Amino acid sequence: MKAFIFDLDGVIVFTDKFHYQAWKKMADEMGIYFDETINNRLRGVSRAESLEIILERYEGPALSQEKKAELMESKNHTYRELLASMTPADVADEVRETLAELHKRGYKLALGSSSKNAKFILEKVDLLDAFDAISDGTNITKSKPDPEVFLKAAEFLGEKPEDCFVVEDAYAGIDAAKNAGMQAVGIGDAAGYEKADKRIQSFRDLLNYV
Ligand code: B16
Ligand code: MG
Repeated sequence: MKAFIFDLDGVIVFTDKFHYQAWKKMADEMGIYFDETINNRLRGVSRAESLEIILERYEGPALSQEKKAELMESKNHTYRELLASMTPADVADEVRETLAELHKRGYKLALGSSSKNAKFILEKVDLLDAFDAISDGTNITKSKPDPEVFLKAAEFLGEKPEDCFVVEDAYAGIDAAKNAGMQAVGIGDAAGYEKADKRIQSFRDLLNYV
């Protein structure tokens, strides 16, 4: 293996609580029931698909595309206000040290995130320079489990898919990695997913595979 591609939310940082708070505000304003179990289904899923999942509980009149775009914009506005409070202390030392050690051992590192806010988040936590390439929600048209975000990451790194490890917390992300022809490492939620090639409990366990 020559490269590692990391998911962002749930692997490098934990912004799911901010996604939850921001979607919850929007759902409350719309009178839609929303809880943490539904929020769990939004892991790794794009903003537009997340909205559709939340709208499964919506009982009002049909919403136009414009209204949906407005709802997503409003959620993103709240989400970015919450992200603004992030600092480098929001990244575990273990994560920073493991990324540095992988680099030292000669591996290329990329980000492979569905988020359009990925660069903003990396900037806030001072990790922008830790990656050789960034593939995120701004350069894809199809979201996980489609392999596009990871194939783009491999292309940006100049590596073949079969030479890449993907580290993911979402089931949809593990499926995307396998669809890309890559090795999938499950952490967090995805540590319980049988389709992952390897399952790890802690970020530094990655060093056992290289
Ligand atoms: P945004 P990841 C994903 O990040 C989140 O897990 C998912 O909950 C979110 O809807 C998606 O990014 C899009 O985020 O609204 O910021 O574009 O896990 O792929 O790093
Ligand atoms: Mg994730």
